[in-house]
Amino acid sequence: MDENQLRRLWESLDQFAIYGELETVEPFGRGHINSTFRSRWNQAGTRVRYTHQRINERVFVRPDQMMENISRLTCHIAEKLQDLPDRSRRVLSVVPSRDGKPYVRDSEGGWWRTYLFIEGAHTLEAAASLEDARFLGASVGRFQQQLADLPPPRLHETIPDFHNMEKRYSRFYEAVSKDPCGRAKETAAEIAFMRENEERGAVLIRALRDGVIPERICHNDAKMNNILIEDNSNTNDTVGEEYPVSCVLDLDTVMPGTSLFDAGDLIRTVTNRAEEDERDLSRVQFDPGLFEALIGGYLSGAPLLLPAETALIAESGRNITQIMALRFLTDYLEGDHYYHTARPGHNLDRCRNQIALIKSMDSQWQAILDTAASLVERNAAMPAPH
Ligand code: ADP
Ligand code: GN1
Ligand code: MG
Repeated sequence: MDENQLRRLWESLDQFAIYGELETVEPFGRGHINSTFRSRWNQAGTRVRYTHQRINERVFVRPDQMMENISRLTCHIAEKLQDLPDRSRRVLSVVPSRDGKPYVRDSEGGWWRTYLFIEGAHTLEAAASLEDARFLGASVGRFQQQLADLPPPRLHETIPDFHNMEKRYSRFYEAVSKDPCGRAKETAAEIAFMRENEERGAVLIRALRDGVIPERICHNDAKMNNILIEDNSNTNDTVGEEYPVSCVLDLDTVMPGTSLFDAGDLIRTVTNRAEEDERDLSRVQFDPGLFEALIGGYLSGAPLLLPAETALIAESGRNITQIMALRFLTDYLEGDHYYHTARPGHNLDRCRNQIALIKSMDSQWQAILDTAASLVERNAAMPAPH
């Protein structure tokens, strides 16, 4: 698979507006959807690297619209950062094709895009400290704030109904009843958990649809490892002009949604020190200290949220964890066609992990609500940098 993709990338690279001599290309990254590669070029003696991604067309059926979104939003953020000399480290830079498009097509019709590689930065798979958690929250909050005034037109919905729990449930029930791989029996406990939580899971999507919470541009995949952090940054200082450098990656699903989709994905990934596919479920624990730091950071960077939104912050973490558990289970039942998997049962492991996280949240639910409420109160009392 990778060999074939690599060959197609090699053959297409000269279509990108990149100057210099190509030295190396290698597979890179560990996302669940696209395939990522990194190349190194010699530009008159200076080594420069780029990332290249093959867009997964089964998931993103209109890559042209997706890249139009990404070009618009990265330019918008870059304009806001124009006085900062290191702005190309704080927002992704799309490298166009030689004919000015934000993508190229390979010999078999595949879609590829290129970004400048941001050197000297890393992503986290598990939050190590309270400072990390606060910093990650502030980075995503700021990202929402930077996009709050993106001029019209409305961004394309790159995946319609992406976080629509009701539609996700319809597909899940179809998978359960068709059971094409005969996996429903062994997942009876997980299926039962999903059934029990169906009603509560619809809370966010109903609030959005009914206009109880506003539509906002959000990332929609704001998990921890989509935030690049400068290696030597001091994550203690999260506000003000000189905030440490971070860059929000994986912009494919940036589109209209609710701020709570991102708050929820942050809570899902940052408050739990175990990775998403950890099989030792005793390690999957909601950490209230990380939650407090994360949401404190998020609120300090985010646009001013309405009371109806802040009232649902705690719920958003449970909700996005639930939708991931549901999606992993559905993919397992359907035969593992959507997410990249590295071992048999990988999607089921991920589903069980997410359910364990929900149970851990539930065991501390009142404390989570109290913490969220006091953070919201504290943030409202602060002279905001909004
Ligand atoms: P996926 O859709 O596969 O998750 P991402 O866009 O998140 O792809 O990229 C995968 C990984 O590659 C990231 O977690 C990050 O470590 C690295 N990465 C991606 N783009 C860049 C970049 N422009 N500069 C540096 N590292 C990058
Ligand atoms: C996928 O591409 P990646 O790995 O960042 C998925 C997200 C899930 C995530 C779970 C387009 O994100 O929705 O939250 O896996 N992206 C898409 O880790 O489905
Ligand atoms: Mg990613």
